[in-house]
Amino acid sequence: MKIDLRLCTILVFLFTAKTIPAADYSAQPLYGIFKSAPFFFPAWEYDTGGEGVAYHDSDSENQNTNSVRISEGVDLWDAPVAGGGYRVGWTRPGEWLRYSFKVPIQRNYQLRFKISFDSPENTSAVIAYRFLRSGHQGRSLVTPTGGWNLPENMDAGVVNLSEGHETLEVYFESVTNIKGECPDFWSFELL
Ligand SMILES: [Ca+2]
Ligand SMILES: [Ca+2]
Repeated sequence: MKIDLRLCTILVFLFTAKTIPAADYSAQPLYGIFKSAPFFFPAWEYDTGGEGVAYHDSDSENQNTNSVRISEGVDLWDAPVAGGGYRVGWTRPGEWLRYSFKVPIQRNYQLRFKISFDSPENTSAVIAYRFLRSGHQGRSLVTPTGGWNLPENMDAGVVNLSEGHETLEVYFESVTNIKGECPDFWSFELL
């Protein structure tokens, strides 16, 4: 199935004083393998290390009906487009995920998220990111994509990363719909 990859309309703000949980981070990537940028990174392949280290989920229950990472609180859902696999769903404000990888050479990298967001109230959400080592951070305003199964790419910013290991933290900051449902997170890329 060919996927509509048009970019979401977003606004990228200068990061303000919003606090993202800090950590002296020592977790490992899934399977112990550091992907090397540039790459495509499925959202469900967040780091190992568990609640409070590799992720924070608002409850320990796993909504996943599949068989992957079922002992963890992150809520996974089938991803019927974009090559299959799983997305992170049931996201709530305050939840976050971390992804460790390798930067082979220092240069500017485009950070791109793939998200879907269905909001009959036509509201919006804010997703923030932070690179734990370099400190680069930003926030994006996300508008509805037309459905939970209609993901779109969203350019979140350009960051200059230096050679070595780095960790990206993705933070679901806020949403304005009454149910508190943040966007589904499918994947990200560093290009
Ligand atoms: Ca959960
Ligand atoms: Ca959740």
